[in-house]
Amino acid sequence: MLYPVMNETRSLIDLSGIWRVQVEKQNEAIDPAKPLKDPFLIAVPGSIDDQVIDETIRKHVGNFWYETEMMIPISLMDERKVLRFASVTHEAVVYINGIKAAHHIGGFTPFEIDIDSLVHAGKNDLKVCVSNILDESTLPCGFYQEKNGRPSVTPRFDFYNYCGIHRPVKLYTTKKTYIDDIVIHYEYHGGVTTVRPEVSITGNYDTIKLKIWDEDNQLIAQSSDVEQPLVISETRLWQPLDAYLYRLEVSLFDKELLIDTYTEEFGVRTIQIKQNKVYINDKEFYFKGFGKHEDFPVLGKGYNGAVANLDKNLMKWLGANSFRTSHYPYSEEEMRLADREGIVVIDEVPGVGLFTNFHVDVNLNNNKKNTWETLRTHENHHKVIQELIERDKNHACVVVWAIANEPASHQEGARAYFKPLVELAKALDHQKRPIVIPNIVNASPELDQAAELVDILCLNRYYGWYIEHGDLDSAMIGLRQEIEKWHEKYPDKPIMFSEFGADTISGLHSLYRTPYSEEFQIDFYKANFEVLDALDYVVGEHLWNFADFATAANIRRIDGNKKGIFTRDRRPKSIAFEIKKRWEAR
Ligand code: GCB
Repeated sequence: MLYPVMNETRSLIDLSGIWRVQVEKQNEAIDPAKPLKDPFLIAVPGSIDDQVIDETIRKHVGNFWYETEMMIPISLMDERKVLRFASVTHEAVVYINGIKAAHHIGGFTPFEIDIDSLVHAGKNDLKVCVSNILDESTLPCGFYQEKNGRPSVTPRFDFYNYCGIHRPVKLYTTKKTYIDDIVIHYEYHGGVTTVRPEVSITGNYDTIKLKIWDEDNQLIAQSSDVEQPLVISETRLWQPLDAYLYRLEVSLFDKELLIDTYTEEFGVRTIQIKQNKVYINDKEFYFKGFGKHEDFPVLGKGYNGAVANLDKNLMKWLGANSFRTSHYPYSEEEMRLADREGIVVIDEVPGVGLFTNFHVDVNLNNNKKNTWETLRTHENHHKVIQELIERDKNHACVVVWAIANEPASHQEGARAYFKPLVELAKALDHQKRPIVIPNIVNASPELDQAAELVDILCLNRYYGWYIEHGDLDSAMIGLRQEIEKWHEKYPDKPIMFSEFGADTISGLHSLYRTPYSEEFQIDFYKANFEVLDALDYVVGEHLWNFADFATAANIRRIDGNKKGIFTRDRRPKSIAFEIKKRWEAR
């Protein structure tokens, strides 16, 4: 799916701003054909949760109805008009002038609607019914129940279940003939890149022109035949932290008249895994970075360009070269920033909560049933993989796909569940990028059924925190023993620490370096680094987490998860300066 742009042939209208929202109460269905009766105001994009003061709104589980006027200029009436939602969390039903126009399940990927038959020039009523319900069929996966006569969702994951229209809503136009999608296939050998764009077009046209431009705006290859490859003879590669982006311009003509044009940026790079090492452009690559969240005060999970830009600058300041979009796809704008800056991304679907008898909230730990016999997520899992690859396939920054986080891969049925998903991702991705499933400690080398399917063994390990809490000496013995077992079992697979960290209260100091203090966080990482530095098959370290983040309240989460290297408002904890020293030297 193409990112919406304005250019010579396409118009773009941003519908961000203040929308009206109303909670749908039980037994009081809202009529999409009538104006909302009792709305409050919410900024789009943004989560609803932290924009309101009213606890009943924050605690509401079910539908929120959004409403706004969509103004259509007369000048656009002859164009094809498309309404595009970059993300609505978690489920959206869209109504235009009272008529149902779309239904989308999944809170982190875009969807779009051809709206020509539904709109007129001038004011049009746009309503979106947004649901925050999660259950055992959705991703992320939640535990749904009726509690005290009301619906209730307990997330099976460790981040706040923010809801709303989280990313921009845009209306764009094309002519009736238009470029629907572009897949940039390329092969790189000894400095020469052969580009074979696969262009999907709807409608009729006479000629097509394909051009490749470099960063100095020099035209370096062109063709009028989609079958004929374009050649970049002296390729400048996209390198980690030294990005170089070419632009592929595709234009359709009716005789001499330009009917549609679209320019897609792309970088040329190779990825390989050979004998437990990862290579980008034939150079060994070591992942230095973070598991992150889209999370910020007031915004919740709402997209904000300044926050995304600051995060990227903070990562660069520390010397990081990569991050994982834990635990869902991030905004398209963040992916574009990562392309531009050469930041390597492990791109993750919202495949989280796939372990029914484990949770950070002990109240949820009593379900003893086998996860794979309980969950009904398979269909949605297919869909999230498909939608993520459709959206992000051309990004140079995407080097690995993560198709789940910490599933119950030690329980019977895990292999049967994941094998077809791994095959699906490989089949859909034209670059055949490596696939990972970050592993939970319960899925030990003896029990795990998924490791065999993945290309890099990503381990989320909290030795010294959840295991041997505070006793770093014993913890590190256990960690080393476990890693060595993994290596013994899978000697050819690279191993990466995809999560490790300790909750740390910013400003809490301790002479005794006790857990939760800034000193303990430093000791914790030093101890872990010592173990992983001694193992040459370890290909990376992603600290958990880049910043403190909001979670549901429970006895282990006082005002959220505090494992950040930065506070939630992005102030450095003492560990930040240690990490900077380490990563700048590596
Ligand atoms: C994990 C999860 C992550 C949690 C983290 C923690 O293993 O993947 O979502 O936030 O542990 O802090 O407990």
